[in-house]
Amino acid sequence: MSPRVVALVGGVGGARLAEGLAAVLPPERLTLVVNTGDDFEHLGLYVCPDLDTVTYTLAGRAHRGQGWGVAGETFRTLDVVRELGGPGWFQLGDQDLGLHIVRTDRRRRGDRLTTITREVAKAFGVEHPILPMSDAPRPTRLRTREGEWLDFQEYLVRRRGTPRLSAIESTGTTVATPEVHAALDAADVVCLAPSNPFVSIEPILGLSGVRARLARPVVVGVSPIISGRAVKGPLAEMIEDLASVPPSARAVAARYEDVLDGFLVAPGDGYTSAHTVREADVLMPDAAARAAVARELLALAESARR
Ligand code: FO1
Repeated sequence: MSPRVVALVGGVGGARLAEGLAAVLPPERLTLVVNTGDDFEHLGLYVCPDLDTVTYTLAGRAHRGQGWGVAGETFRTLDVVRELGGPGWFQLGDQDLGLHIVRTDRRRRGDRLTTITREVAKAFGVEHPILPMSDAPRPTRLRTREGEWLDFQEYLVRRRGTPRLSAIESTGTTVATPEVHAALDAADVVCLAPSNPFVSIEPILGLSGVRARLARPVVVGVSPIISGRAVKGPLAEMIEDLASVPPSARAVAARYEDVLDGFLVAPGDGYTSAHTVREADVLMPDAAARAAVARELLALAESARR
């Protein structure tokens, strides 16, 4: 019998691991808990990039090369927004907009993000449960070295992740949903995706009751750093700026040291530690590689079981 697994996910690395785990575990054995720290309002619409990336990926609709958005997307609405002098820096595609419109409307009517996410996934044919970490917003903000506070998408997309940073904080709710608590209470294994620890995983771990619930299950993670470089995004610079250490798999594991039982790292990235470290190809460019990493991670959880 396979274990009951909860994966904490965010960003492109999170969606890749989610796809791998969903390929090797049935829906009743896997729950995906997704970061909502990237969510924001844009053009009056409520956009949830990490939830949508996971949903599109499991639905087979994701733009694979890009890592976010929908395959075969068009941007005719965005063209008009730009023509009218509106904010065109965040690329909302025509199909993607349909989801944001429905979600925004339903939230205004009082529906929970958990309910909306479940029904969107069902409509798109996704069977594995996808849970937002929170129903209420928990936006991440970052302070530049010049002392300016930026909203997350402003930093990552508009400023292309280039400002060097001096601080990060999560604002808004601290409440995880009852569904997240219940999934963690039932879990045998909790997987930390190869996501950015600062902006994807730690916002989840920081919600009330989450870290405490990781004391019982086996907790294993995958490194988002390979040979000192981030697989995607400005993570290497964030480790330097916010943790004041050189970027490495070990530097990421150090963020989770209080909960971690095992960490999967790229060949040559191994290190000596109290938790079990295993080397494997963790890049996950395609479906076969994603399933292979999921299998490695579950085997690591089995061997790291206390
Ligand atoms: N990332 C970009 O770099 N540029 C974009 O224009 C952009 C648009 C976008 C639209 C919808 C969506 O769900 C995600 C989008 N992303 C875009 C990705 C996203 O902002 C980040 O990758 C995640 O927040 C990181 O976890």
